[in-house]
Amino acid sequence: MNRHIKLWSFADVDRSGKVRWTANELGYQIEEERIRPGDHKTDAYRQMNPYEQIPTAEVTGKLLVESTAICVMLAERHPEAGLIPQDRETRELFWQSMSTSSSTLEMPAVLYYLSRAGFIDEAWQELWSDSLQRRLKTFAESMPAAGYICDEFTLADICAAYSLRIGVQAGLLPMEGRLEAYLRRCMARPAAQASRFFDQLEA
Ligand SMILES: N[C@@H](CCC(=O)N[C@@H](CS)C(=O)NCC(=O)O)C(=O)O
Repeated sequence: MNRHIKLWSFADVDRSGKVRWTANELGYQIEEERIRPGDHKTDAYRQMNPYEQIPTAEVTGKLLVESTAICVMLAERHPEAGLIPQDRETRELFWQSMSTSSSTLEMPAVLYYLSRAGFIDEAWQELWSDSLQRRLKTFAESMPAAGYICDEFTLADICAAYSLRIGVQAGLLPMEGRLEAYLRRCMARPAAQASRFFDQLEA
């Protein structure tokens, strides 16, 4: 199968990073289309992504939206890569982790981070700081002492690493101990490096 993906993104660090890393794990050739913030609200972009959000992807002529869903769709096309575990017990842990990182943590973490950096209203920080910090800490403490969330590396690690990285960058999580060791295992992966997923964390 021809492994080619076209990816519309603002930058390395936005949610396109999850798709870029997944595509690199699967050996895809990535054609990147960078757009300027604001251009995601044009008619031309809205025709591809009616939600006016980054990322959008095109794979085998099909337009895909929603970063986590795009990652799942890619992983499902290549079950032999094991990015989605097969056995039921491991899948339960996998989907719980995917849901925690992509639903419970990701949006508030991004809003908190953008608010702290002065891009959006500072009220977001106050609204989220207590519950978000506690939930991020709980999630970070559940990271494995060795290996990955489902023992073997899966998509759950890519989605977890996205919310955890933002938590560290936003000053909500200290980069130390078990969390640091886990993130460094993720950072050592060639596909993560090719995706520049952690570059800002190292800067
Ligand atoms: N749930 C969506 C969220 C996408 C999202 O919020 N993307 C941001 C960039 S990371 C964006 O497009 N922001 C501009 C806007 O919402 O106007 C996904 O995962 O794809």
